[in-house]
Amino acid sequence: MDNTSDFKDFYGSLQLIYDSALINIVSRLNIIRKYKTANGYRDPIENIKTRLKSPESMKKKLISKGLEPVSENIPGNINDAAGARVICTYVDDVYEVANTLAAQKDLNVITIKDYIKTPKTSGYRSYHMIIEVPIYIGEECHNVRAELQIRTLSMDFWASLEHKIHYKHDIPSRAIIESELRRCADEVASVEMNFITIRDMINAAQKEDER
Ligand code: 0O2
Repeated sequence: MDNTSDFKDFYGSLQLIYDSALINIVSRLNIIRKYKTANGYRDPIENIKTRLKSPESMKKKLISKGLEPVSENIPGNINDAAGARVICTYVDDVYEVANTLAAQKDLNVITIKDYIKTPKTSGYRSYHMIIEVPIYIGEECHNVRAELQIRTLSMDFWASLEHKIHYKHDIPSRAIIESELRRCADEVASVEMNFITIRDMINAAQKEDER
């Protein structure tokens, strides 16, 4: 397990830069939420979690890319040292949040992987963005990259469950578990579309009542 001093020892001055990038990104997301609720709309975000990739996991990633496992090799080679997971209520909220962020002029979208439109073979669904934000530390401006994973509550629940089998080796029932997870992923996707239909029906009924 990594502790605070392991992070400091490994990341050095990069820790402040990545932590600041995450503060910046969370602030942008919170402004989106405030703007929505201030205008009488529903908050599309349930919660936001951030993390700096653990030194252990970062070292493995650097080695897998043929790089020496030192923090100097992170900028320019690894985009997910800083990561934020944004949990939305409905699938269409995921796209609304992603598009609102992408429209911000001082935020650069580097890549998008839409695993909602095209799920992974495991059944994994989520919307991934690598973004770059300008961060001033003292007088110096750093363009810092971070990974955003935007997904619904149900997608997040599925991913947490599926993540548990990544670290388990020699499970005799692996094939059955994987196939059950794929089936659940399909069912969740279908139920989530029904949620949107029901939500829209409720909204329409409410509007009718208010007339
Ligand atoms: P951790 O510990 O969660 O950070 P890249 O990062 O670009 O080198 P890749 O696989 O091309 O690698 O990136 P991608 O597809 O955007 O996925 C990155 C992250 O998405 C993973 O981070 C996981 O958090 C999550 N993810 C991707 N596929 C799956 C999946 O099948 N199941 C689950 N539960 N999560 C997934 P890390 O770095 O692997 O791990």
